[in-house]
Amino acid sequence: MIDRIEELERQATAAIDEATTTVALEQVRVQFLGRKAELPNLLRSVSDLPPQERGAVGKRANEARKALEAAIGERVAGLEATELDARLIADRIDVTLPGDPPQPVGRLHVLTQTRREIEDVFLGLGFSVLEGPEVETVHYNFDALNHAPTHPARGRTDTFYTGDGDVLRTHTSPMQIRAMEQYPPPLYVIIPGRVYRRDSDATHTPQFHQVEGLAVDKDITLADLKGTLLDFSRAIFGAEREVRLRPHFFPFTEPSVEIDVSCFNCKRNGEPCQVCKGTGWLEILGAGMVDPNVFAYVAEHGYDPEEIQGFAFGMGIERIAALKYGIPDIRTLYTNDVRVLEQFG
Ligand code: 2U9
Repeated sequence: MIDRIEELERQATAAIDEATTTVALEQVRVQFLGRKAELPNLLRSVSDLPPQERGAVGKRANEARKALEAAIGERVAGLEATELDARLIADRIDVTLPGDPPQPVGRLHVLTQTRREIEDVFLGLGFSVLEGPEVETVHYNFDALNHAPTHPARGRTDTFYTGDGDVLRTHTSPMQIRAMEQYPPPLYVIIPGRVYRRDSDATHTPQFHQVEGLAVDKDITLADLKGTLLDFSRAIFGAEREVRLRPHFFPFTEPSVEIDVSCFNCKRNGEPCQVCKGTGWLEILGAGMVDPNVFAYVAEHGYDPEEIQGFAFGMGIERIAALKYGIPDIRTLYTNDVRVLEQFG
């Protein structure tokens, strides 16, 4: 009987050593230690043996069962670790692979791209970028910018007033007054941001975006203004561009000019140019030398109009984007139709 137990133990030990998977090992366990297997049956029938044999056979069979259980347990742990390693290697996911199906990559809104392009040009010229509040006082939005009390822009038909008598700023110019109050000259700043006017058609929306610039220093002239805006025009519309200045009127600048850039589309294909309507010029912005009356409002902050001069300019980001990308109706920039948005960038 003992011999048989030892033979079973040998067989089982060999089978355990040979098993290479946890599944195979489970089969070995059932074969040698399962309910119908020989060794457990032998253990169960020990009581049928002659009393003098029971002790030795029972002890040996129990030892064999325990040894086999321990060997199987050990081998299972080893195989599980090996199988886990193999699975981890086989199932490794490369999270840098594109999604399935690959999703189109988004892009910045064309107005954001255009604003950043404009900012980059002026940062390169030594200007700083500032931002300011969209709800403004009448003082900063109109009075300090030399708008007469009767100026039409102050009317409720042109401008949005809040219940408190403040305004949704009609330009970013108020922030330039705030900048002069805060920083002494020399000052070179541009101020991008949202502005609001009662206006709505294909080339005007009640809310739009401006970038205004202000340069204040000793001995600033209109030539500095022209050189700066020529550089800007070439960076945005192409290295071949020229600019021309036409006289105009703005309350905050004297003299004031409108600036045209030479058309970047003309003579591309010999047909009459649709972009400039055959004039060869595109109006891109307004500008001028800061009116001494405006400096008078900030004279106590070091802006003595007898000592310093400045130029200022303002442009609509929508207009620059519409010209550059040929967008016929700027309202489409706000309706979030992806067919429009994905055309740019
Ligand atoms: C200060 C002094 C002067 C800002 C200027 C313009 C000319 C101008 C328009 C262009 C198209 C507004 O977006 S638009 O409708 N702007 O023509 N803006 S000079 O002049 C300033 C600003 C601040 C203290």
